[in-house]
Amino acid sequence: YEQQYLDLMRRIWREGDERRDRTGVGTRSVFGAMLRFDLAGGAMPLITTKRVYWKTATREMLWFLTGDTNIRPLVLQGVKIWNEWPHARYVKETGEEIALDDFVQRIADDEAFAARWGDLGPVYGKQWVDWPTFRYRKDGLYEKGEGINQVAEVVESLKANPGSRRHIIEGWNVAELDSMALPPCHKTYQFHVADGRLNGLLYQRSCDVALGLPFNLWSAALLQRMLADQAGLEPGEFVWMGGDTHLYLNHEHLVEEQLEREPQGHPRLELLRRPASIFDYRIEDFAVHDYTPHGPIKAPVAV
Ligand code: THF
Repeated sequence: YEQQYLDLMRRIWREGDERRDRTGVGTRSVFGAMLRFDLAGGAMPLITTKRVYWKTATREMLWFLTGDTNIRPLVLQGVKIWNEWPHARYVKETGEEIALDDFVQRIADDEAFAARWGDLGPVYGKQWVDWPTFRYRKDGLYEKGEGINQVAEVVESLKANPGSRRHIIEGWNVAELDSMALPPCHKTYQFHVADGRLNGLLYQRSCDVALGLPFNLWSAALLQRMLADQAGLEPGEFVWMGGDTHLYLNHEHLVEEQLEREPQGHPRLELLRRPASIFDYRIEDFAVHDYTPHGPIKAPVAV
């Protein structure tokens, strides 16, 4: 089951097209890839050939569901995965060569500073729970309408109309891409009900297979589990599809080390509580069993 991930990694490293990317680091890349995982019985696509910080990824997912786009709540929980982008923007816009750690400390200590510099723009959380709408008026101007909570609507549609082919959560708000620190990578989620089971599909336009994908697989399967829990369905299949699916050239040591390792066991996720809504889960509600991974492998993130 994890072998699919390792096979993808090996194939990209051996056969991928080498190209310069936006970050300047350089990648090897294939276009179009698919992985499938059965989540029956609580199984999760949690990679075991290196330690994956699933609590970090879970905190990120819970943060998306709050609709927040400022990194401060993550920083205050010790989650570092979004720090590089606001830091890079700060250095670029102010010219001040502040170290990443000092910048992050200021985000934690100074609420006003965080409000000014910690925001990523209208990224995932905003689009998921408050997609902006505008109504056309007779005088030709647009008037701001109510935001759309796509996540709440999917919970409702799963219950009211399970057979629908429109259970979709979309992050790609074309009009707002320019305002985002980074346009969404995991951009489209679709859900599907068959035989009382909830299937899910994630389409990811761009994928950092070494650092990002283990997080993205966990997070998408987690969202699927929470939706299933809320809609009274059993977890079904999870399908991942990638567009530009790549390995960064400076991840060579990780690729070589990880491909030497054997997958270890079958981790499962237990949801300990069913809160009143999808927006009320807390980190304590998740327990992972049978996770005995190999050690972590550190690698730099390309910004
Ligand atoms: N940009 C790039 N280049 N790669 C990505 O994976 C990525 N993301 C998000 C947005 N842009 C991206 C950010 N998500 C890590 C994990 C996820 C990230 C960013 C960074 C990371 O560094 N993980 C390390 C350490 C984890 C930790 O310290 O908690 C790891 O070993 O997994 C993908 O959506």
